[in-house]
Amino acid sequence: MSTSITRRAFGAIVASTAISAALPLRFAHAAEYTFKMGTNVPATHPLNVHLSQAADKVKTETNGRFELQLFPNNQLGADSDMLSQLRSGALECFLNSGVNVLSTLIPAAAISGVGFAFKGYSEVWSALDGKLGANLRGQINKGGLVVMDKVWDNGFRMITNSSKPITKPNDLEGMKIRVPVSALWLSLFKALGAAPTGMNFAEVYTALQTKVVDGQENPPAIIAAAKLNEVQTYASVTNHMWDGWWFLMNRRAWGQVPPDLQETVSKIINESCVAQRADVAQKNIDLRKDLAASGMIFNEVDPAPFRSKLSEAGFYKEWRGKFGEEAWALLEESVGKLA
Ligand code: X2X
Repeated sequence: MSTSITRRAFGAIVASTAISAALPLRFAHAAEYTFKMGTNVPATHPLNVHLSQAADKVKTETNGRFELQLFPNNQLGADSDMLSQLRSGALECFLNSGVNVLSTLIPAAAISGVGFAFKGYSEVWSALDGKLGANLRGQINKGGLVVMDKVWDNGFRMITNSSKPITKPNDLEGMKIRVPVSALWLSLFKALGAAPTGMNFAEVYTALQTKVVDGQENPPAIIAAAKLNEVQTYASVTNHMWDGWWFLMNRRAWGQVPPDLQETVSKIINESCVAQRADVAQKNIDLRKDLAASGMIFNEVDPAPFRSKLSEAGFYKEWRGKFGEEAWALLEESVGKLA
């Protein structure tokens, strides 16, 4: 008898503990604002690692009122899909390069992708944390989207393929190369003599594997995270373009968030971005060694003949006309005269 009472009493204690433990947890998890974030690179890429840390911080510092949920690696669809979802409000946050599909909506955002414009990170951050960045964010706002102040680092891009090292512009002649879905990117590689195809990143691994294209161009952190070294042999360090992701938001969704919460969330996101930049710059150096160890053959490239080829093809003149004198002057303030 005493055993059965004890057992019943024990059961009651377990039940009440379970209820009291479960209730506050359940309510703590019911955020007032839940924003999904979509990205186009694998979860291991520093972009996602730092976004995920930002999400944890946001949850803690807003006492669970605001929740950021990360969907990396095109889980919600390719870039083109995520941009549509962002505009309709089905997706609240989307990380995209101004030179990538965002430029199909806001052509002015692509100016950071002008070929061989930035010679190093100091020029990149002086431009994009400075007047050029402010100008671009203004254009993105005019296009109907909210954008956070700091741009997340992707890095300086290099060309990979499986047939030969690229050392001079002629090596690109007729090469089928994947570029993002972007007029500037297509124009850049056409001017260099290649045969570029615009394609979302979601399709790149398969396109390389099945030889729909011969090559692609991205920094080491992406090549490693997406395992492109499994389907590419040569990596030619052209540094033809610096690239980064803007943290974009749906205007209606963000507008419903009270200003004090907006401030906390923005501050955490922008601080995480600064940490992400340091991490990416270091990884883009360190991962070269890992990729080389896995069999990729790297070669350094003198950018001068590539820049000359672009000048001769009228690339700079054409894009200066498209972006306009004001934006072009802001770019040149940080990088010097472009041919
Ligand atoms: O699509 C690409 O190549 C990527 C992942 O680098 C960009 O977002 C521009």
